[in-house]
Amino acid sequence: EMVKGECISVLEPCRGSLLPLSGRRIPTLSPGAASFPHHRATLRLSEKFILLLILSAFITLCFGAFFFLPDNSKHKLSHSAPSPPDHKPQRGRDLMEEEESLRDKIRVDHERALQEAKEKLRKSRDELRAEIQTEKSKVVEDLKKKKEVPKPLPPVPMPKVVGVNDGDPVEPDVKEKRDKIREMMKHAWDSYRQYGWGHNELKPLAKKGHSTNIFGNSQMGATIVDALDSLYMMGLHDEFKDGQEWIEQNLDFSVNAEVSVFEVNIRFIGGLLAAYYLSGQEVFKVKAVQLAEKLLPAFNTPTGIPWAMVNLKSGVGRNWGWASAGSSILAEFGTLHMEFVHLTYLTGNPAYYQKVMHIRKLLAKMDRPNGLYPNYLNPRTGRWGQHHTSVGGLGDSFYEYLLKAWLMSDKTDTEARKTYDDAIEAIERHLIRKSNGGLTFIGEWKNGHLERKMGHLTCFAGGMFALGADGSPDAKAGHYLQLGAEIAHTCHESYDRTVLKLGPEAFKFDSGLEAVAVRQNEKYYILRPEVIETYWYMWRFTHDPKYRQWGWEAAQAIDKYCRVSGGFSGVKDVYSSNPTYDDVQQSFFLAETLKYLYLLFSSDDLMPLESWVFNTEAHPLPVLHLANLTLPGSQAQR
Ligand code: DMJ
Repeated sequence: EMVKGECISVLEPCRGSLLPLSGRRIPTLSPGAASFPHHRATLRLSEKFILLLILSAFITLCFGAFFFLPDNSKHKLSHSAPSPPDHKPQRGRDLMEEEESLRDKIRVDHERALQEAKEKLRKSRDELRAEIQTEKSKVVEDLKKKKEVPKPLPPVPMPKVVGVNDGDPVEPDVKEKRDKIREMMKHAWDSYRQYGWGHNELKPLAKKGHSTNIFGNSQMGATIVDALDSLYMMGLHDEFKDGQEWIEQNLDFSVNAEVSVFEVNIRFIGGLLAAYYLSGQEVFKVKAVQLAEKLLPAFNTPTGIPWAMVNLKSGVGRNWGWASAGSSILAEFGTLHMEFVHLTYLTGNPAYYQKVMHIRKLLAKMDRPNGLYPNYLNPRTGRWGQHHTSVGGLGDSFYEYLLKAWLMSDKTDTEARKTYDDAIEAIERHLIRKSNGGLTFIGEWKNGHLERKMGHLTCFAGGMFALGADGSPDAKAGHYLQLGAEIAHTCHESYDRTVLKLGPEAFKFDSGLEAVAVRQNEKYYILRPEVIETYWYMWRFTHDPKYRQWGWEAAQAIDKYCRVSGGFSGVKDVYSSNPTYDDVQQSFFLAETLKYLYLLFSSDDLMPLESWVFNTEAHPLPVLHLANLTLPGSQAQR
């Protein structure tokens, strides 16, 4: 009788057999089998006979299997031996051989993996941890090596680079002022070097790094890149070298950061390209191109109007939450032209040029309310958002880049010039007015209504009108130069009517108030450049000494009220004699404000305007003589 759970079979492995790691089962004696001899005595003869029969059948089976089943090793040998002509065709045999060797390889790999796994299991936690760490660092190293190999760029002729080392003023008092500006630059740079190095910006009071959402959560050394060309022009070569070294070793764009396409373009790409043209150092060009490639996914929208922001790692783009109906911003997607044309020139890649020309073509086809360009355009539908028009924030540099596209093309891009002229005409008709006190101002157009308010940002337009005077239609050069002078005067008034002699963020021309801020949250000054920028252009075109005088007043006020031991800070209220600081040293203070001041106290042979065009962040790019060269992709566009 069988006891439940007992094992009597010698053919079938019993429960409880050992299962080795290889997966094959080795039959063992079960407790039942161990008790077999005890039962034997009680078996009858017939039963013994049956048992014997079974045993002999089993032995026969084993014998048969041994001799008649195909021998794998022989099989293998037969493949390597020459085959008779009537055998399978050679190709079939090759395939079988391949299959066989693949199987062998898989088996060897499996065995190796098994062996490694066994060894790993024997290791202690710490040993494993150390091993993981070593492997990780190896991967990082390999990645770095891969990144370091710069993509070869086609050799292109270097455009004429003139006037980068000149500018010494002859007058001693002017020279003294210029030296003072250089000293301010050094203080701003040294403070950032000491307390904020590698961060985007500096908190000069807290004496640590600072960043805002325009740079995502990155640490991309925005101040270094933005300041490079100013350092170069000012002859601060050790500082320039220091910045270059940081860029070579640390500037990396494979970061998971959602950045503003516009800001990265004007500060980083503009800054790197200018540093390249001034110094001739290839690294700047290579970095500019690497970064530009990361911006391209922002253009993957239904209309080709780019998103405001893009994640540098994933390439996913989106718009600012505050922008009207999911719109992109005119001053953002309209301020890419200069840098992108240079990128196509330097790389031979038509994509950059085509992207910006596509934007231009799309805008040209659209209806414009009263001939004005609204600040908002939806990149999904291609329709305008709210009908707000501004020459200040949200609109400003779109107009600037139309004019500068024409100048940068050696005045061959007449389409850009015409678009600029038409836009400026509509602006003059609808937005520019004279106050009761005789101040010319540029207001903001909101749904068919003129708001009599002007932003500090709008003050750049004085310089733009002066720069565009030459070449304007109907011989109106004098008119536009005059308009530039009037805007410069109004903006100077906005400075002069404060306690600190620094301009507020926005000022009104309403109910008896002229060129002064009314709301508390418009009284701040954050080291912005626009007013000084206009003084410089006006100085270059008129040489009226009042512009140097006004520039010097501003420089002194900045040094007096914004300078702290850890750098320069913005102030929260320019009407208060006891202002509080905002504790930010903006990167554009080094890129623009101090550069325009330095240029103002230099002679005109430093960066002559016939050869250089400054981008909206004051980064100079050389004029490209497009009459003598064809940009890749430009033919297809025409
Ligand atoms: C700069 O980043 C650029 O000039 C931009 O066009 C708008 N304004 C800031 C400085 O105020």
